[in-house]
Amino acid sequence: MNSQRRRVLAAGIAAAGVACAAVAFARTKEKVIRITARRFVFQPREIRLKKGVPVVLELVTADVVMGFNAPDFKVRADIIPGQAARVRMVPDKSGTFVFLCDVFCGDGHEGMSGQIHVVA
Ligand SMILES: [Cu+2]
Repeated sequence: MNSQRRRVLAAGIAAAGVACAAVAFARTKEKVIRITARRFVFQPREIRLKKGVPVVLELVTADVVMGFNAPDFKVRADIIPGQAARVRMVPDKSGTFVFLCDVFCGDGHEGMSGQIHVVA
């Protein structure tokens, strides 16, 4: 391998390294909020977000299959025991919005909800 080719190869490897670091940074930059569902509450019950700032919701269940639904932001996921469901959302409006469980999980399911407070 001649020295010029070696230099090009080294530059390529360096560039790939920078790209990987940028991706890792972009991933870790987004705040992850873990929400645990259990019959018949979400914990935390209230989350605070900033308008326009992406966030990842990590949803887990402590007992049965649940659903997470934030209709104002068109965000929903099934929450399966033993798995973490991840949904990304970017709140596009400020105010107080409801999220709820949309998978019947027993007597008490109807009252299973929480609030998302989005500030500008
Ligand atoms: Cu439910």
